[in-house]
Amino acid sequence: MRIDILTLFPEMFIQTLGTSIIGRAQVGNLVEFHFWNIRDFAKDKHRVVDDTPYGGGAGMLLKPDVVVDSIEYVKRFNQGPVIYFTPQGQTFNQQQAKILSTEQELILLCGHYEGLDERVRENWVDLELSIGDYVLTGGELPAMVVIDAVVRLLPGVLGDDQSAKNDSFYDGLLEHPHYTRPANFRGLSVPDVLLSGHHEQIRRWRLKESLRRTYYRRPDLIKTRSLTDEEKLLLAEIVNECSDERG
Ligand code: 4FL
Repeated sequence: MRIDILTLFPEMFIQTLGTSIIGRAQVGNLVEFHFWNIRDFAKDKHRVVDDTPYGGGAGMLLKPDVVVDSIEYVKRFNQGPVIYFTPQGQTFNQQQAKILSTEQELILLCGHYEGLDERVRENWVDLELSIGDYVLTGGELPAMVVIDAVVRLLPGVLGDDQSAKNDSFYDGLLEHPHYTRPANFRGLSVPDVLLSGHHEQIRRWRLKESLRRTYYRRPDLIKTRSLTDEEKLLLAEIVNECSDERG
């Protein structure tokens, strides 16, 4: 996958994307990043990239001529969709990450100031994404969040045992609790079933605890997900159990 990133702060990305799994994906040529400083497309000797809004008021906007020149320049090398990060966009989620991971190329546009001239948004942006209902200082962190979520889904990026397929084993549910050695840590024990070696009982326990977590913490996820007969049975047990056991 080729990802071109248009930003006023390319230096923000280098450390983050060079580290750990995404860094390894770059070294293994599974993904390549190309950074473009929007300021390099400024027209004047002071390299101004922003201007005041028509109609008055606080805040600055990115100048449309500068941003569009930067987009058009990058489109010579990258024919993928132009994605702009804004709290007004569709909320990014795992489903969106899976869809984007099937693209060969992406162009990510990171805004600053109050945002983008509406004409740029309407005519040069293909997709607007939000990573949640809060205001940041710019689109760089959202871009890195989306890159991380998308690149880890590319074939070969994760090892076999951390494979993204494991994410979808209990797709749409929260993770069950995890434990590692020692079995007794400061007097705190590990659930017996996990030490039992009974693979079927362990599978069932994990599924049930995933359902319990999801039921108490994210009931919205249970409502939108269809349940298997086994899951319905386990959920009925959970609802019957006293709620001081909630995960
Ligand atoms: C973008 C916040 C996407 C959440 C300020 C500029 C933002 C954001 N998701 N805040 N861009």
